[in-house]
Amino acid sequence: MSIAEKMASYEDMVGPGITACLGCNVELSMRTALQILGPNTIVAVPPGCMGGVQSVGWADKTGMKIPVFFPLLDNTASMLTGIKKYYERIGRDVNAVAFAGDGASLDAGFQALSGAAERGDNIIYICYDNEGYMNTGFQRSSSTSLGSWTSTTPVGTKSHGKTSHKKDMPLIMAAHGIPYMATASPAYMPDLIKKIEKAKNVKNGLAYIHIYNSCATGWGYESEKSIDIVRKGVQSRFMPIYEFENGKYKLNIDVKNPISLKDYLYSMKKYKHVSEEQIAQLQEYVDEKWDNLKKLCDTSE
Ligand SMILES: Cc1ncc(C[n+]2csc(CCOP(=O)(O)OP(=O)(O)O)c2C)c(N)n1
Ligand code: SF4
Repeated sequence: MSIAEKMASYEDMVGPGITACLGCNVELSMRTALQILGPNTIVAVPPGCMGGVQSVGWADKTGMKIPVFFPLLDNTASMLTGIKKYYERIGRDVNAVAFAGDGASLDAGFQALSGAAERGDNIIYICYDNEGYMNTGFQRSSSTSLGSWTSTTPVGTKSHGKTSHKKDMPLIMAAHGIPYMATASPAYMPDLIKKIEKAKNVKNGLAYIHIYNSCATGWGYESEKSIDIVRKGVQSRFMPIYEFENGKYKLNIDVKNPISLKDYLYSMKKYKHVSEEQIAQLQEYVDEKWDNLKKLCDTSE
């Protein structure tokens, strides 16, 4: 069965009238993940673009065909844990799932997420990483990468974008020793789908999926290039696709001959200004992360 046929056989859990920007691949990732997770799912969508596009509802209309709730920016995981525990108590096995941005996961909601991971709460936490607080005006987050333009890391004579590197959230989550952690990309849908299926089957703790998503509006590129951009991200080794399962690391997309990082960076406005020096710093960061990941995967074999 082709991926298209497989997906067509699952019901879309997101209601009509969602107002994401044209070509938003975060919305695509959310729809796909919820299609795989199915009707026996309760979803938490904190403030951010996906809440903002009304997946959480509008006026008296719900935005999804499954129960959805709207936690605060900083308590998604703990609120979801409470909901999961309630269902466990009444004897119902439901998928308790968060679909949250990098701001809600790496920054404001990190404490709640780390706590749920450490306690072994049986929830699925999906972070969509569009490298910033996009819904409130494209501010930087700890997931924004070095050199990026954002509205709080401007570009001009005195400032040249963000001055620090991106926080390595997938590795941080794996370091919690959770049963399942994976990175994914909408440019590699069969891989993303397989990972959501795996997360659905985890019953002994927290499953964390980190989806690298781009943002046409905030990153500055034509909306039809959304998938090309994230594919370039993977193919330049900027967005490594791997998983951590039962204590072992596995590289799922081995990029043997990476495309030029400069090509990836210059394909959007947020990096158009970066200097050769910043590109070299980014290249060093990417190479170091990749080598480290390869070592983790090799020693896991
Ligand atoms: C404690 C708190 N601070 C600030 C806000 C305002 N706020 C709403 S959405 C948002 C951005 C969330 O960013 P992210 O989680 O990365 O999602 P994205 O907007 O990129 O989809 C912010 C700062 C808030 N809701 N709560
Ligand atoms: S601002 Fe970016 S992440 Fe938000 S809906 Fe638009 S394209 Fe999607």
